Amino acid sequence: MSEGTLWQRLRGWLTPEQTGTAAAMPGGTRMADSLRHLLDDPDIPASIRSELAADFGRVETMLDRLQRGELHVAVFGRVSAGKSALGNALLGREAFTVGVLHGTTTQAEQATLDEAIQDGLVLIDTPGINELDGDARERLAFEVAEVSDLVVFVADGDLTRDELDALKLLAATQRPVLLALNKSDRYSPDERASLIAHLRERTQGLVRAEDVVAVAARPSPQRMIELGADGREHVRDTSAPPEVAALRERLLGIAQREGKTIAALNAGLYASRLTDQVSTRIAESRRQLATKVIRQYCLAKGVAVALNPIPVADLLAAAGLDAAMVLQLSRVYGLPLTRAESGRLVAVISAQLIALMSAIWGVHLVASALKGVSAGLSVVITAAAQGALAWYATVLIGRAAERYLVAGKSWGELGAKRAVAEIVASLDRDSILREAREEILKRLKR
Ligand SMILES: Nc1nc2c(ncn2[C@@H]2O[C@H](COP(=O)(O)OP(=O)(O)O)[C@@H](O)[C@H]2O)c(=O)[nH]1
Ligand SMILES: [Mg+2]
Repeated sequence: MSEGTLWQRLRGWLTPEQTGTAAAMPGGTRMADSLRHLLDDPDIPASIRSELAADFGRVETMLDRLQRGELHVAVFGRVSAGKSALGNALLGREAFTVGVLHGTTTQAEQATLDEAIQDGLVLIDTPGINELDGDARERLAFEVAEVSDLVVFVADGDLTRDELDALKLLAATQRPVLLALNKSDRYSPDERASLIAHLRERTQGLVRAEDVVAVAARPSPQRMIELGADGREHVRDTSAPPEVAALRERLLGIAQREGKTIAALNAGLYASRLTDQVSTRIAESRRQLATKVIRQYCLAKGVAVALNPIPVADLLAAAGLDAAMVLQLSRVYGLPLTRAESGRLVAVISAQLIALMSAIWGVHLVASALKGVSAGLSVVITAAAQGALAWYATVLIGRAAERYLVAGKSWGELGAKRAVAEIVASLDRDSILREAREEILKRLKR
């Protein structure tokens, strides 16, 4: 069978369109759908989209790849192991320059990955690894793994420590890794067999035994001595064809066994990491925005109370501003409440706070609001202390409402009482009061 048809068959297995039904290509189709969904999700704010633009771009590329059904295979290994030659042999054409030491580059940043495509097989040629230091090697390995569905590790003899380390890194990325013992034309059949056995043993747990194969990407020309018609001996160099059939068979084997899902799996792993990242960013930015909103209301309420002092117990009852804050928070969290709902939520939280306040705080709270305030209390300072209490109450209400919203408008199994108590316990009351007092005083003095 020619190379073309082999890879076309492979492509057939990998392309959902060609198999026609979702059942024949369950992993790929479902994955393509979910990638599409992630890319088109209207709930992802534009700011986060642009922040993660590069990652979204990658998902887009992966989706394209899934739909085109390409298999991306990277060759990785030491300089001069024959990676470029092997890439060419697999592609069936001279796509990469052989004998060129890409690997003299010592900076991974400068190292480029070459790509060539033939009938749905995308080969990725990489610079050699032995000129790179450990960190750069690691970066390169991850970079390579990221863009490939499977990796062919090319060696031309027993593995060095560095090679084995690199192989471990690649295997850890969950891509199938094959080990090709190249230049096998340099070994006798016995040597070859024992070297393969030795390599299988050394890479146990990293590479499947049957995926360790001998190849000759570009066998040395064979020197033939011929007897010419003139009766003299002539030396003739005959180039031997590459021997990569065993490797190609393993690639196809893997593609057949799991190939339909390799690309989907890799895309899926990436997409799920991106999804996690997106939701973390969304949560972070919401939290930041919520903190800003709460602070604005704290300041407004703190200053209002300081200017117009009211009894401590009434602070919590002055709920108009708090309800407006909760309304705004509900929008930040994408779960808009009605005015009535946010009023009710503030009432529930306040009731819990009042219960807590009379049970454990009492006079103590007033004492700590006044802490640091020396004798000869000025009117301004007592007013600021009252304002600080209002501020503190607003922080508690804001944080409690936030928790309720983050949980999808729910207090959870343990209920409002427990949730509010936990919020109270988690916040450093004295530092909030101190900050509040300072901020309010700053404004009162103006
Ligand atoms: N004897 C022999 N030499 C090979 C074979 N494959 C590659 N080479 C030689 O190894 C050298 C390095 O090959 P290249 O593909 O450039 O290695 P790379 O640095 O890993 O990309 C070249 O001189 C090739 O001709 C092989 O199967 N047998
Ligand atoms: Mg090369």
